[in-house]
Amino acid sequence: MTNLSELAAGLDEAARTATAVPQLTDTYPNLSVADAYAIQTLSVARRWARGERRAGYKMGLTSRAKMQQMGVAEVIWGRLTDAMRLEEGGEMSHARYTHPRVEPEIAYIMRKPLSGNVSLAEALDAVEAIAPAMEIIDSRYKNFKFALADVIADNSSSSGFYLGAWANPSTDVANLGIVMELNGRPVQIGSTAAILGNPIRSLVSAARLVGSVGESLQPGDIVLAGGATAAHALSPGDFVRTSFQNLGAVSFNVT
Ligand code: OOG
Ligand code: MG
Repeated sequence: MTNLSELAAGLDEAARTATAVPQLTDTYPNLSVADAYAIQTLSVARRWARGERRAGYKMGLTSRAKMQQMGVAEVIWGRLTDAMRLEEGGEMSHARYTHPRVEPEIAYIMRKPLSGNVSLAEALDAVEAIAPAMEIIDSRYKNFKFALADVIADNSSSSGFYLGAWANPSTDVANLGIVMELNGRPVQIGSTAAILGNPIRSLVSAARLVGSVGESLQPGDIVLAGGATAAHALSPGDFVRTSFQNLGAVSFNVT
């Protein structure tokens, strides 16, 4: 098989130039999940080499809505860099992405390291604060279509994120209503409970999954728990606002 670094470079370049590429599994139908994570690591290493800094991790496909929308039924994870962070209330430039979509999420920021098999209580104890969030996902594959190994290799479609105001880590986020509006029209209505029954379970999974490749959530890391509803496609001129029960709202404009 072509070497993994070449595949990683191809995906990194696709992201950098906002150009869609064919799925890796079209050419390598047996690409393993382990190789896919290795490609992800190599591809994100190119971002580190360009000066991007670690911002944390994202979890993906942690809700049934997302699994059904994407046709992949396994929890996945990816890396966040500081360059992916967008300013809440600000603008995102559609031209920098291939076919961006937005989804409502819950974000954690860590105060303690967390890795391996941990309990819900241990996970919660490692949290500094919780925030309402939106993630911009942008698959580098044509037509936003992929198999499990493809999306993992593509850093789980990570491309941007918005964070709202940080709330106390003791805030109960197990079942909070969410309304995502596009240009004032509700397009997704849901609950944080859609995220594995309670978003804290996503943090437990994050600790286990990054631990399985020898990494750890670190103090200061942001962890996105995964979309609570299906994602929505964005177009230039859109105004997106998502309100979260008890946590406030997050908004941005697409230019
Ligand atoms: C994969 C990433 C999934 C989530 O929150 O479920 C994800 C995708 O849908 O492109 O970010
Ligand atoms: Mg997401």
